[in-house]
Amino acid sequence: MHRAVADLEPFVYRAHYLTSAQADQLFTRLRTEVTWRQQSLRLFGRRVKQPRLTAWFSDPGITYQYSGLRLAANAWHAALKPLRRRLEADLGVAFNSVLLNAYRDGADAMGWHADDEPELGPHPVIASISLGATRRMLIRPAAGGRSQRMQLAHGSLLLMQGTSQAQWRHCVPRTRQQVGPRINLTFRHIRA
Ligand SMILES: O=C(O)CCC(=O)C(=O)O
Repeated sequence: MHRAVADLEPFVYRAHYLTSAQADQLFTRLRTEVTWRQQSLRLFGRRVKQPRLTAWFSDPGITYQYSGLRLAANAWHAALKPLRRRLEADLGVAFNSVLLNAYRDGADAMGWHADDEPELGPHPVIASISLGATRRMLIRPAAGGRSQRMQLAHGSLLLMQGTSQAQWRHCVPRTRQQVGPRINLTFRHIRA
């Protein structure tokens, strides 16, 4: 591993990346204009519905496979294009795709995992934007150890980089608290 990768802070949180007006507008547009799907996964030989809704946008020819799903290229929603360009300029990274997850309430969740598919490369930079209800993300070292929590608020950016996927796992657990809907966007660079 390059020393530079090891030296990068794996998870960098910025609370007010979007203004609340920008975040409100994007949240409303994505909720109402995106075609959301509840995908099924094959888990231990059974088909299980994901406990959340998803959508995917990418440049032509860019597909993504994870958890047995194959997401075909799908032209970018207009509301996402300025955010993509801003993230690329701020972070110096070219993103060619974005995965959207919608959590309808506290029963929707994302299990422990790493975004470590080969097409993301060994040390991907993933820009994660949160909109809507604040939800807790847990991170823990892949080798075992205590988990740490982060609250991902409306309009925030969580940058995952360096060893964040190779040496860490993350999840968004269910909560019994009354929480409203949330949308998360993870901008990614998929190797064609
Ligand atoms: O909803 C979130 O903040 C987490 C999303 C995530 O873990 C992923 O897309 O891989």
